[in-house]
Amino acid sequence: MKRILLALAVAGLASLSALAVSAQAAEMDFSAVDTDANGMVSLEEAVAAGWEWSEEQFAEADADGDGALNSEEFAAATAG
Ligand SMILES: [Ca+2]
Ligand SMILES: [Ca+2]
Repeated sequence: MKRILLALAVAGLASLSALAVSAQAAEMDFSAVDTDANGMVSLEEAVAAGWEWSEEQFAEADADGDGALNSEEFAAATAG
């Protein structure tokens, strides 16, 4: 019984933090985050815009691995 409750608590926390990240990201608009308007969002720009992303999270969103998010990667990262 305790074990089930613990599993539920852990699952609840995980979904809460996922919701927090997507709610935070949903408020972001690509052109607003891309402060130097070079068409790419760097980790620095993302952090400046209030994203609490680690380098690992950013690297995961950076699908083509060029070190910045283009609009497609940004949309994928901020979708749901
Ligand atoms: Ca930029
Ligand atoms: Ca990229």
